[in-house]
Amino acid sequence: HKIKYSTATKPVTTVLVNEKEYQSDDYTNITPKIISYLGRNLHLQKNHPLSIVRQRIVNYFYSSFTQRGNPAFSVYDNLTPVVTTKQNFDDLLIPLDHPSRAKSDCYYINRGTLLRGHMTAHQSELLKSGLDNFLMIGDVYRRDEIDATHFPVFHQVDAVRSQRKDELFRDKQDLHIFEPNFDPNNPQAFTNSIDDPMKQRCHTLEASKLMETQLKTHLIGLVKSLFGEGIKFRWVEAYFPFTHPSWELEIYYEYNWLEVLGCGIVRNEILASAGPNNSIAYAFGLGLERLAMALYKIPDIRLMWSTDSGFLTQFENVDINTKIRYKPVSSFPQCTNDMSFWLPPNLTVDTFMSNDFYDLVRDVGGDIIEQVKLKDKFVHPKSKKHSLCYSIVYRHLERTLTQAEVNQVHKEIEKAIIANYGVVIR
Ligand code: FA5
Ligand code: MG
Repeated sequence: HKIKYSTATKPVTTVLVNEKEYQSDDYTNITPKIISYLGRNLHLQKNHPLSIVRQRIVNYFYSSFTQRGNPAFSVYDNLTPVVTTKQNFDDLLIPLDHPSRAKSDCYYINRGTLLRGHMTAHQSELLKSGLDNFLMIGDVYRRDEIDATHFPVFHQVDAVRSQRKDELFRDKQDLHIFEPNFDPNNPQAFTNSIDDPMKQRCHTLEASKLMETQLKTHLIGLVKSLFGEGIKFRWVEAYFPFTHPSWELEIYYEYNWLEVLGCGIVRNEILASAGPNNSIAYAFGLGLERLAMALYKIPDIRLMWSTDSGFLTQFENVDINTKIRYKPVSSFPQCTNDMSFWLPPNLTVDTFMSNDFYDLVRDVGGDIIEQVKLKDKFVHPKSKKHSLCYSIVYRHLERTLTQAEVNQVHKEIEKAIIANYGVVIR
């Protein structure tokens, strides 16, 4: 196999991740830079903002749901991020041609193995192990654009709550609001009608609606416990292959609607093959960075990875429910350099993969890369040669970069794209 890392000078045939060796293949696109984030576990790091938000969420679920005095939810926050395509996609009914499987969107170790793109990757196996109420918390990896709110690694809290039929209908006598034929003495959770926008084929409308009400009540409760009673929110219809119906929850924050989570009623195909019998479940997945950035007014997602005491000490030894407002240590200047290049004849402005380019820039430039923007696409009218221009914004979070230093890194990036794509710098 001839495999190229974006910045590697020699092809590699095996990839070492978490001390385990994997055979590489034509799907391998994980980079050394990305591998270096594994094991950082920011969500478990003491006094880290992501860890504080994690604890507040766990506390909410622990205290809201108890069984005989014990928390009803179990928490899994140390599952390995290396998963199979079966876990990340197949088990969740994600079709083979779904865009989320694309090489341009995921970090593949090889064709069958990748860094999880969402915490939902563990849902099926935990259901199979017999759990009915659980939280899965950890780092997830996605190839994406580069700016103040996107980083290739972020953290999610995912959950499943299932209810047996008898639990679901306990104390519920007024369900005819959903179903005119509802018989309170013989409530049914399952039926065989049609899949409609309101519910899955196998669920009765009353069961689905009861679960939806629980889901929405619990999640609004969570958001209120984090942001206060006054927080403005709205539900937006959504689609996920593994839930139906599905929604996204947005909160109104600093004059913007911010999507904080996706959720829905778990597809019965998943529950029936993996989970408890005769049950219905809801699931959700939320982003810890989004919540922490909003709660503490953290302006740049890269700060989460800071090891600087100016950042971390602001979250030290505080009661997790204290209102903290991040004070910028100081803001160091940005430095923007453009990079224009002619593409080789085998590439066009439309086939050149931006995400490959972003990874390469990040690999060479590291965390001083604040943003990469496509500035211009150009096809020469006579020679028909294709050219692209990107602006690369550099900023160090803890000191001022010199122009000479930036030029040096910029040159290194140019060298790497010449070596990898055979482009000609303009
Ligand atoms: C998912 O990842 C689904 N697995 C969520 C889910 C779970 C739905 C269970 C239904 C049932 P999505 O890609 O929308 O969905 O991401 C979920 C949340 O992660 C988002 O609402 C957001 O809060 C956060 N998130 C997504 N992409 C990013 C990103 N690039 N940076 C930071 N946070 C992100
Ligand atoms: Mg989403």
